[in-house]
Amino acid sequence: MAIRLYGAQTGNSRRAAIALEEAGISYSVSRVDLRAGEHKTAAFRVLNPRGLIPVMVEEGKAGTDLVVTQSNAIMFYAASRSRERLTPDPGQEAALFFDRLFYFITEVIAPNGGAFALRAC
Ligand SMILES: N[C@@H](CCC(=O)N[C@@H](CS)C(=O)NCC(=O)O)C(=O)O
Repeated sequence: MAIRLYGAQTGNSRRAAIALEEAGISYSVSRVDLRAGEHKTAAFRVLNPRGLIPVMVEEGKAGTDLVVTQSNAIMFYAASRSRERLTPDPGQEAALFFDRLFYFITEVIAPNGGAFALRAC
């Protein structure tokens, strides 16, 4: 089924795109112009009521599109669809995998983004 990724040049969009690429999944991109506020339009909020990117839409059978609005959920969906083994099986290896993943998600990425925002002031 066709996959479309709505995003822009942001970290969350990039990681979703990188995961799809790494998984070897074919997808198309719709660039969302954040400066123009495209992500806050009523049309976009049909996809994500929070008005945030990225959003991944996988076309399904009539009216059953899969809409995923969290970059990390897109990453795991991509990994689950990959022929390659991108995530470990449950067990100690997975515990370490998630330990590092959540360290970056919760403790590194946000302060890092905040630093860039401050630098832009
Ligand atoms: N938890 C979400 C966060 C999404 C998010 O914060 N997206 C930002 C760009 S990276 C956004 O859309 N910002 C626009 C705004 O806040 O108006 C994810 O991981 O995908």
